[in-house]
Amino acid sequence: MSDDRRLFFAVEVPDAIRQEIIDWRARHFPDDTGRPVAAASLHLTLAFLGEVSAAKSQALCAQAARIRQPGFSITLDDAGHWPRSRVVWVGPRRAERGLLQLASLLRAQAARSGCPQRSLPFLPHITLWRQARHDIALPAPGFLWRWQVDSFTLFESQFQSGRVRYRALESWTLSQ
Ligand code: 2AM
Repeated sequence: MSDDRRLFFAVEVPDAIRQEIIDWRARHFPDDTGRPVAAASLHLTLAFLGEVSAAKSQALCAQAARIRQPGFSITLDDAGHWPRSRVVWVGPRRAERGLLQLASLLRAQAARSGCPQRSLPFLPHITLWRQARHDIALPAPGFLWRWQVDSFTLFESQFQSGRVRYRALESWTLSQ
């Protein structure tokens, strides 16, 4: 049996902001918009690794542990709808350099370790709806949520009882 696991690096969203996002979603979108992402699953992906063997994930963790960079803040002040991937998201209008730097480092490490990365530019976002209807009316953002990021986390994506769950495996602190 394969020991491969579906993994990704992400930034966790603080509980209070998670709740505000969920409240905003409930106020502005009807229930039939699509498949809502559970509050506990909200995250901002830095690098998607795909199906990874235990040996490769150990190597990726060792590289992640060597990253030295200060923390940064994330400001969520934008919302969007990507009809092709059928995703509705919130995200930063302008990402801080630290966020872009961390994602680009993790994506480069992943690519060097044999996890192919999409050639698309990194567009930081937090998915709120999947399989979204094509005709949704996107509300004006009208929010500004900001927090200081001082760590990043490796998650496993598991499919259990018909649902996708994300399990935090290991976190690393950002510091010089
Ligand atoms: P999404 O929210 O835009 O769909 C776990 O699946 C996380 O990894 C999700 O945040 C998802 O982004 C992202 N993800 C899934 N498949 C991906 C891929 N092939 N390339 C980049 N990110 C991916």
